[in-house]
Amino acid sequence: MSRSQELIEMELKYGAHNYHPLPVVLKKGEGVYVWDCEDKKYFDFLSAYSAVNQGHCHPKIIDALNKQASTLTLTSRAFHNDILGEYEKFMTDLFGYDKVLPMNTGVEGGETANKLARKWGYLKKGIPENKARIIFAKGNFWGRTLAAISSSDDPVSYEGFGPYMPGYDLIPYNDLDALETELKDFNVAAFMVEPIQGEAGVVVPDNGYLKGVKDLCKKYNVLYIADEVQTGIARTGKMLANDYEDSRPDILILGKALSGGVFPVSAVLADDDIMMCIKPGEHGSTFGGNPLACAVAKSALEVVLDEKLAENAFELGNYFRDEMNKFIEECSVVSLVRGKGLLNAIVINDSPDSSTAWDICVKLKENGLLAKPTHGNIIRFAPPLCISKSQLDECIEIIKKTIRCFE
Ligand code: IF1
Repeated sequence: MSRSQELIEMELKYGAHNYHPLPVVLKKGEGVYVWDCEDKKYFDFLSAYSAVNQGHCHPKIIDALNKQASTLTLTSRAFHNDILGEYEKFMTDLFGYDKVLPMNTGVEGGETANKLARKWGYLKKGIPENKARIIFAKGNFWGRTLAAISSSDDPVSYEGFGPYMPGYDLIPYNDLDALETELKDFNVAAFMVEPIQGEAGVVVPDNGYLKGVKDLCKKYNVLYIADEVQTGIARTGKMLANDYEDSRPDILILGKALSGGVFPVSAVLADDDIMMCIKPGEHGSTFGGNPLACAVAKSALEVVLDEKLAENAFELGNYFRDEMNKFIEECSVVSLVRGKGLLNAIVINDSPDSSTAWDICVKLKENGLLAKPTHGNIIRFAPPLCISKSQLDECIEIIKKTIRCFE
């Protein structure tokens, strides 16, 4: 039995079965590459769901981690420390908000944004107590907590976990008329939406949708919460997906690549009229804003800026879609490619419950590229943003060669 098989069986025996991973066991990562236990090398085309935008084990981020880890890792927020203030200034200067509330996981960022919106709704908008509503888009995914799944329309996410959070309602994604209908209700505190829906299958809304969301929220005094946990940090070809339009969110949620995949770090940014609605003792977490997380996140963002990863994602993303569109013209297996920057997906020309997408990913693995289907017949392609054109050309050839086997 191979070491990989041995470890897979260990996970099956001793670990919860809350995932169904591709049959590959990784032991090393560097840049766009990962290696399995048998030393086979792969291109990573998932980037841990856009958490490793800077590339695996980026030396500058690891250096920052090691330096801080041997100095001071956690003080709790019961005391100040010499890292947090500098990090908060760096973040608010970079993203252009008055304040940042540091948390750890993306879903904690979402929970924080929802609490902020409700609090603002009561204190500033004057919504009657316990009547605040938050609107979400069908197809959304923002995590696994009871609040997050309460806003989901995917039975796999919510079935068997009720009762659900009250005050949450859903409208179709990319539909401004449906949004306006809901916002006419005075009790709506916020609309929370991904600029591109990642888990739904990299669903890109019409140009102008985000601007429309912003304008409607302003018109009806509702907060626009942008979940940029997956689309943020240069993934879509700009630092934020919202940078493509004049659609500055009232509350911005970041996570994943905020730390380069080295440490769980998330952040919620807002201006004072919103952020100051939460008073001391009303929100926080043991590890939120810890010195180690702040040092890692600051270095991870400096890498994005210094290495112009957004520009690279913009340029190579256009190139990738152009090349895939040319390929699709001659290939019946794939019906379309969509995305922005280096957040892309192909839709397989088969029923959503077919195993074709999975089978293609298994074959891609054999050919040296790791990707995973999202819903049913959609395969997400999201390499680290440090990928070079020659590496991308190699990957495009692997993808074409593999898909041709399913013609
Ligand atoms: C898993 C999916 C992606 C996210 C957006 C918030 C969060 C996520 C837009 C929460 C997290 C992760 C969760 C992870 C796999 C991955 C995922 F397949 F689950 F749906 F990316 F699409 N907002 N997405 O995408 O952030 O709390 O996880 O740090 O649950 O397996 P988190």
